[in-house]
Amino acid sequence: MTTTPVRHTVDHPLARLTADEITAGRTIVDDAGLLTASTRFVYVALHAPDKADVLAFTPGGPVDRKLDVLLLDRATGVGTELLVNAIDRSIETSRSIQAHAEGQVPILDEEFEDIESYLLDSEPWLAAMSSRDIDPAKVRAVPLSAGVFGHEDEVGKRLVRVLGFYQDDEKDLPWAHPIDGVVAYIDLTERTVTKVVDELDLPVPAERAEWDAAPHAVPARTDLKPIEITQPEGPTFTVSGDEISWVNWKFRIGFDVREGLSLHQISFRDGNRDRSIVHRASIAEMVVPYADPSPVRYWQNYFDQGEYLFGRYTNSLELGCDCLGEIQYFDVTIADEKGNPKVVPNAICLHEEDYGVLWKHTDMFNGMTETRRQRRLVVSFFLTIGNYDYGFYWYLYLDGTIEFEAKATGVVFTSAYRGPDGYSSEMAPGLGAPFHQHIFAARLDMAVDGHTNAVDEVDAVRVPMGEDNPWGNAFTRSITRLTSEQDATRTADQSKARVWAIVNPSVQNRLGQDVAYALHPEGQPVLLADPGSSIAGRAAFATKNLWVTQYDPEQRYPAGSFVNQHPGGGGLPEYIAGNRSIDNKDIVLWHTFGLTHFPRTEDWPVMPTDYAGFKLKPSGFFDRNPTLDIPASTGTTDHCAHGTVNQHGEHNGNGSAHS
Ligand SMILES: [Cu+2]
Repeated sequence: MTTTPVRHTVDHPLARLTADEITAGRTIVDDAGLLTASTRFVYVALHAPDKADVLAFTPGGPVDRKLDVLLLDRATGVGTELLVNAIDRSIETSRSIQAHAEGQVPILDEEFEDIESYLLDSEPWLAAMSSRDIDPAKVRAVPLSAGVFGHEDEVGKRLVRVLGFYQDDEKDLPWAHPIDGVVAYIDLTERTVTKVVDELDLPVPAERAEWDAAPHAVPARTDLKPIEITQPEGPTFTVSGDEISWVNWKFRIGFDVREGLSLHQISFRDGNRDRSIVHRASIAEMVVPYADPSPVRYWQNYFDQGEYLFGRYTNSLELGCDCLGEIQYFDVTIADEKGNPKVVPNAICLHEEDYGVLWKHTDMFNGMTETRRQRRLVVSFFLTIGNYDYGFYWYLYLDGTIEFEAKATGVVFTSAYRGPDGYSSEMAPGLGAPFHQHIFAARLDMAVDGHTNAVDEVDAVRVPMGEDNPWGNAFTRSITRLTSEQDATRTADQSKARVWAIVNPSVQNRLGQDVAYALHPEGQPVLLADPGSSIAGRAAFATKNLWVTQYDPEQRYPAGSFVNQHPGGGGLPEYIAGNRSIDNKDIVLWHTFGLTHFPRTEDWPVMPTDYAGFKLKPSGFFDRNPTLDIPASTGTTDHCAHGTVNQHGEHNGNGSAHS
């Protein structure tokens, strides 16, 4: 079942942009004389309101509305950055982006669409296809961000690099047939192929990859019985505009094409207080670096946010497929490349899930026996970018845990298979899937019981045998305050059960301990590329699991504002250059996590979902287990009853006590 869509209005400084506001933004830009026939809107988003204004806002109060806008003049390749005031209908700031130093604005869909025609106009490309006996009309172009590798002839040019995939007929999946050994470089402004690197003659794998056709297809099994999730009294959450309340939780959702979904002002009701935990949480960058060093593929690294604005590719979700149960969908409204509003229906999914046992005990002495069930609120969206599909899932649990989980599925990127000494797995005869990583960076503007916080690194440590530890059994934990930005570039260490506790030194629990939430990393590898590589400079954020900065509203993106063809060093390395104090300040945590993917045969022809994420768990934040008020589940049998057991384990419980 699904409830009616929520109509969202501008009732809060953080309310998501409406279609009317996007239209107004376009009109303001047009009236200012900034639109020509070749101007395209790369990015239109709500300009983050001042934090002080957000915190001071009271319902019904005035809201300031500004739009961040990026334009690209396709005729010249010049990008323009604008701040548009939607209330007084003015352009507050406007400047041209210096692409050679700052990087290029992200790549448009429109720029991708014309690529195949450029290939068909390129003699060297046609020659490369001819030498392989490939009909060039059957080659699908996969244009990919170019990166920066110090090639003199590329400085200041707006480029992509293109790999070709053969598609025999409309149903054929081109990913099965990489035309490896050759790559075309494209100048998007000149609209031409500038270079073809044709280095290796590698056979094009022949076996097809549609999962519903030979040789992969199998009959659908008929023995799976339905699982139906019903909530006869409806969901527990309530939605008002972009604000969501569920049990003790309250937060707002935001969405833009760069970061996708964001969560704002996350708080947990404790007694009669709404206690703040996170001011703003988002996934602020991701990068997919590939390990293939060959002359035609060494450059493959995609920043799906900063280079591609992946939120444009958000899926419309289908009930019963993507989310199960009592669902609240939210449409999202984005701007198309002409600056007009475009609605993605059912883009964000909100629902509750049962999550097994929350806590349980059967006492051997007093006979108490209890089981209480955990549940979580899920807010999520999915997008498709090229061969991959990514899900972004935020979970809030009854016990105060916040979890983020990225889901990666779809089709792995392919190459020719070059043998066991290469940098790929063999997926099908002659077909390789290069090793790669999917690395994400969360930006967590923390607000643990207020806006001045500090970070402690907490490690498990072994205590040497000695006078105070004569039997050698002792172990303890070491707690190290990370006091400045450059002290706080840290790597996870699962061998030490390392966590980072975000502490409020001004607020104590009933035992006098500073209240805290702890970031629990998964501890998977950081960027595996050599520290001297181009990607290590451009994705410096990915070389550490933790960065902490003093809050600055201009510091939003781990790899910098303009990532496409940025030469490197942007984002976090710049943000921490001043080495500000982070001890008892308004701080932002940046957490890098992800997957290191050595593709398996089981990932072909379509990959079962893989996962990466992190948790934020209360650690001394509550005075005791905050879920003692969760009632025993309503059950129709004694299974879910609570009460006591006698010493023979027989149930004496009071079945009427559950409600
Ligand atoms: Cu992968």
